Amino acid sequence: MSKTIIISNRLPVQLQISDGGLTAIPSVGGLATGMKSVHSGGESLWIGWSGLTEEDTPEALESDIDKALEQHGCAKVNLTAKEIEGFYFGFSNRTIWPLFHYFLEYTEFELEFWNIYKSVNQKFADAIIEQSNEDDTIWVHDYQLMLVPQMVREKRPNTSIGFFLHIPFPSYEIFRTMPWREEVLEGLLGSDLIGFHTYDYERHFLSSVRRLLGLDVSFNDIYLDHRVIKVDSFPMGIDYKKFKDAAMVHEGKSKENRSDLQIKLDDHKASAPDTKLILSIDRLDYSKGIAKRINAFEYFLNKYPEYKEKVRLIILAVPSRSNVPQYQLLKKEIDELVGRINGELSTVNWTPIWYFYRSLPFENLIDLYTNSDIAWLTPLRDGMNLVAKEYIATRTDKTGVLILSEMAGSAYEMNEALLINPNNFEQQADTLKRAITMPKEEQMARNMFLQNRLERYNVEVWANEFMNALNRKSEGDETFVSQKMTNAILNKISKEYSTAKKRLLFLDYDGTLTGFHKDPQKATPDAELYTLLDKLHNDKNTTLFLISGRDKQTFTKWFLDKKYNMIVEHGVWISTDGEPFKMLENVKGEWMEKIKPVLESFVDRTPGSFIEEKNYSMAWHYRNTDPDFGEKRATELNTVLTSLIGNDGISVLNGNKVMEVKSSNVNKGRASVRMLGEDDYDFVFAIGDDWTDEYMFQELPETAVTVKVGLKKTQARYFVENTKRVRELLQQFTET
Ligand code: GDG
Repeated sequence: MSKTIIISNRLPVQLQISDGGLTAIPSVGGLATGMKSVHSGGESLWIGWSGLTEEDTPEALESDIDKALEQHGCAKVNLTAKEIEGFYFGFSNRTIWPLFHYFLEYTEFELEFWNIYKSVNQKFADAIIEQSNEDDTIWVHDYQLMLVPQMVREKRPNTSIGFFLHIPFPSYEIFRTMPWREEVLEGLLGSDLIGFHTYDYERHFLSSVRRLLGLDVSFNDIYLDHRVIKVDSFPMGIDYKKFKDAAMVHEGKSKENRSDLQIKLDDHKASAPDTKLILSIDRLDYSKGIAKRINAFEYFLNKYPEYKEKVRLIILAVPSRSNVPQYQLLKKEIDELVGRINGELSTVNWTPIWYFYRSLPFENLIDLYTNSDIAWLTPLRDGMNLVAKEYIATRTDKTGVLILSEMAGSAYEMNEALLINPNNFEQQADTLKRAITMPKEEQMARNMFLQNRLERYNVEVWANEFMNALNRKSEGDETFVSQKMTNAILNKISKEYSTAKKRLLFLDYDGTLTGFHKDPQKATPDAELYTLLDKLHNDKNTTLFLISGRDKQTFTKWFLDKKYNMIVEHGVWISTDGEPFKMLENVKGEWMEKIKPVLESFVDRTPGSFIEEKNYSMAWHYRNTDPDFGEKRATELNTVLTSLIGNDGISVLNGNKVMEVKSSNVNKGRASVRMLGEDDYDFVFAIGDDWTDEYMFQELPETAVTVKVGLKKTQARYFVENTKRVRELLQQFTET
């Protein structure tokens, strides 16, 4: 039976070794909960690091550990202390984490870290391959494992692989500074589906893919060789019920069952009933903006001194990555800031900041959420921020105000919160005042919307939506109307080819018989291609046409000697049997003088673009421009040209990174149908990659074998993946 394999850096189980014995406790984190529906029964396996380095694992316990993990549906990847240092504390947390959170100044580009990151990713990929079958579904999580999808794909070309990034994907301008940027993108592109928290991260990723790898992207599909990779946003939710239920239990607790922390909070409330509690909870991480928040709090107290002794800020900073120097410095900075502000502003009755540097049990987390009037979360960058969602879920009476940074992914879904820019102290001081004075009715109205949304789109829904999208993807892509040319189909067609008495073949050149080149003049035919075309052409039962948008001079140079039949400029010119080109269509070219200056002005304003002048048409190529800019200019040019040409019998063709202006009555469809009428053919074949080839696919009779090169929407009956496959196909024709 096929299974789901989940892979993350850490397993959702914590191992504890004490007195030589072993306990495995399932962790209660958001991801572990969210994956419950996916990670259930014997149909799934979770692979990750156990949290113990090889050095810390007593050999005698090895098999006990494996057994204990197995009971929780987990399997471990063994890592040494050196690997953890280079892979986790190094590349993951000193390169990727700061870079992806826009902290360029903290980003270290160390070759040593990168090499260890690669080898540890390979270890994870090997573990997956060892423990999975071809028909399993694989879901890889987060920035520590970005190379894993491609590493698995190499060994398992047909397995369904999903990847989810829990942190932001930065803009291209930031991402491109990384020395190993292409490798990281290629690693991710081993997936079938790549998920992000927000549309912005998705957009940034697609932009880097286009600019750095030059791949075609259409909406949220990336075209890579014979594969289409889907990119989408899935904003992660929380286990809403768990937080809501915990808050209800908390409310109903008798005095003697309350936690020590709750008792202290009760005492505090009794002694200062008007004091508002403002809460912030984060891992101690520079991306969370804790130091700035403390400074902004001081600013607020100075701007609105009437709130001194009337508010208290509770900071829960959970220790994190304390091996990384930047985190040690931040800890020191926060300790000092809290010390200074409390020292300067405290009174006998009041300490402005309560600061906890520790991780608290879940029960205490609920104590804090339910007792705080305001949650104030000010990350400078945050992939999502689940604390914001958890606070709202625990507000059973719907009161409470959430102040949330715009820089958190959750801000996109939490519009009813008070959204702030964490760098704007003035705005934050005013927002704090607004939160403190906000009428209860307004608080409740805002939270009602937030709660409904969070309850609906909870973490289980999130996980299921991702898995459903991945399954849909592997079941076949609905965007293709044509059928893949499988070996079985090819064999059948080859048989028809071999028994046919009169065959007619139309072969497009660029992107079909040969790949694209930055300079079209350099996309010259190679020896293998000539041999192949010779074989086809020399068969007396076959009429072969090269049919192209190219100019006649170039094809004369490349193919006239060979006596292949040729149709160029989309059907303006024809040459048969080695004769010089003559006109196939009666076209006029006076319009060209008018259009040329327009195209020239676009060339001047679009670096990398150029004009190709043919006898009766003109093409503006933008393959070598910045992809986004090129598309934008192409749209602009289309509008300009369409308004200029009016009803002059001229039309604009939007090809693959090229816009061509030409006479309307000329196209490959019309030309191919004319050739078809010249004799009684019993096998007709047309193949091409471009939009301009669609004319042939449309106009040739239904009995014709029409083939699109590449995975784009098409009117052709079949598709093949790339030019290599085109040549294999033609080769098979010659052999039958
Ligand atoms: C990364 C991304 C993204 C916190 N303190 C305690 C405690 N917590 C729990 C919270 C919450 C979780 O930790 C923190 O989650 P966040 O989402 O806020 O932040 P990161 O840890 O940075 O997570 C982030 C997330 O991945 C998911 O994709 O949202 O943007 O950076 O669940 O409740 N739990 C307990 N004691 C504590 O003291 N028990």
